[in-house]
Amino acid sequence: MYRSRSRFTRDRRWQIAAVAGVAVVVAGVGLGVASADAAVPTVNCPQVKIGVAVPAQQQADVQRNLELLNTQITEANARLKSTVGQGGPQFIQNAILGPLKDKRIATINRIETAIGRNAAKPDLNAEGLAPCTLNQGGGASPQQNTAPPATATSAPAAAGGGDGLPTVDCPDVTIGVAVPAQQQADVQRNLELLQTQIAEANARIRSTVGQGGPQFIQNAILGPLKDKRFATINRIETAIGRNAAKPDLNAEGLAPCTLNEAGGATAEPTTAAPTTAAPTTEAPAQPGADAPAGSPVEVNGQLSVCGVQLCNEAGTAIQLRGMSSHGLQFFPNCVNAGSLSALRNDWKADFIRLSMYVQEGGLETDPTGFTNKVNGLVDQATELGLYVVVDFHILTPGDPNVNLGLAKTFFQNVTAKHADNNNVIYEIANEPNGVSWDGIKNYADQVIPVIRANSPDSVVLVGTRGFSSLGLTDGSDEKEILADPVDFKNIMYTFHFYAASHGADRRAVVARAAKELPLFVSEFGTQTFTGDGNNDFTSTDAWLDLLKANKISYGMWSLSDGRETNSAFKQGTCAGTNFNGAGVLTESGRYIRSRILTGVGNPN
Ligand code: IDC
Repeated sequence: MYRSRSRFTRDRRWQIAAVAGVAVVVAGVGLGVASADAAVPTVNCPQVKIGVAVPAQQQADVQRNLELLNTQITEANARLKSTVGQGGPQFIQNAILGPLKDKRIATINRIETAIGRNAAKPDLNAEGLAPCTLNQGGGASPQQNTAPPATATSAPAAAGGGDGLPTVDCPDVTIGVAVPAQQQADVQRNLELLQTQIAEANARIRSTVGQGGPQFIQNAILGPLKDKRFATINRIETAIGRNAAKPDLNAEGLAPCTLNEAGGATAEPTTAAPTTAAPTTEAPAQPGADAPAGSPVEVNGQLSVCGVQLCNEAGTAIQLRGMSSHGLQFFPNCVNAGSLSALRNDWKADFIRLSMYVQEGGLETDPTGFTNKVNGLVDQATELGLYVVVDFHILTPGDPNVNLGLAKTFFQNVTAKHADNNNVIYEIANEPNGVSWDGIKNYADQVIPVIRANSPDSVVLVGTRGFSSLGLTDGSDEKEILADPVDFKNIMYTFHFYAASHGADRRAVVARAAKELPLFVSEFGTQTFTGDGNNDFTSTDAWLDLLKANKISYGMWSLSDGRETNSAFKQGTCAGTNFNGAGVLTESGRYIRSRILTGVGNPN
């Protein structure tokens, strides 16, 4: 977050400089000619940081690609200049920023591949770092740092002379960022722990010689070692993140160790004291306490379930109002720093629900890529001080048990990354359907412990039978849940409605159920359950009034710019950079922005 704040300050300075420049020129040569140049925007691209040591053999290649990132920036700026006035409103996005992003992805990927030839292939977050924004006011673009990256020292030769037993060979965890003074001790402890883990694994190899089948070492030693390393590296990231920008140390890539079949001394990981960042004047922060002043997370802190209500850290019952994304795979450009900032600052929303479809081209097609995407978006929302609902969006098939394995891995990864966050809510199954409450509960009983292992205090949302209708769609109701509730703390049950399909009879059940069960409306629509057709704002008003009276949180489907009436943004909005104001919104978008802003009544 500090990084983005300073970027903002820098942008403002460029703008002011550019405006001042115009004023001088206007005074000197009169209106017209010179002002055009001052108004030409420039690109603003995030820094690509290589947080790992680069093997000597790959230094030149990596260096070349870093320099290429600057060439691409220069070329884009030249094109912005030479095409002033060309094309429609989307011209810059389609003809300049889009291709620039593609080039940057390819370049960053080449850097990863190069390093991966002689070391563990790092994840440099190409997806997150490729997109550039526009400095509307012009000015110099921030340049990519091309200082030669740190060289990897070659691993010490295996000492040999041992007992001939295999030893583990783990990649070095390099902390490429400065560690805040307050976190030095914690980071150091964790670095040492990495060594202890290796020593323990080697000891276990020695003490178990001859045990188990061919997979014994993998299953009983290397597997658990990987999990431990993953958690330790994550703890280092989290520690640094408490007082500085949270780094990505590539836990996924650096956790796995291989086997030195020939044995010998294991390459010792670096435990040299990490470099210290200039001390900040801020007191050591609580996790999440660095949320921007006045933001929902800064104001409310860690949530919990108190009776049937959602409570803030002070124990006061609150209602969160927000938006659900559409499928992240369907509208990849609609949830980003710009739209989240509009949600937070222009709509005064409290949360974003990240709808991670499992099927239909979602998570199952690229678990690593989509998990990284979700993790990145959680970080962006966190920087803004928004709460985030991480929605495991099952729909077809409707039995969540079908996706149990994927769910466990997904939540393990996301909670590991955000173990110390106080702003993440986990929704374990969007809309179970064609499955009994028993089946849903069975799934919940297996997934919730995975979440709680890393994130013991998080609020967890459990989908209900019949497309999260509390069972109503299947002719049942809330009583089946009351008879057999999910037996964990801080659980809420989801209820979804689509206002043009679901009316007074369902509202009566929700009013009744709300007295006995903690409910969370993680998704609703102003139209029919198809997500399309005319909006029914009269019914929606009645629903939202009921939710307000009972302090039930809600998120509207959806933060997208498609053709369906559920899309809050007008078509084409997500290709651009402006998400603020009513002008970019559809009828349902204007309605919900107004309801979120005021908590009450009527569109516009
Ligand atoms: C709809 C989308 C639509 C998509 C369909 C299937 O609006 O574009 O083709 O899903 O993926 C839900 C679901 C939600 C639905 C939404 C509207 O949670 O995924 O989105 N809806 O039909 N439950 C009730 C309605």
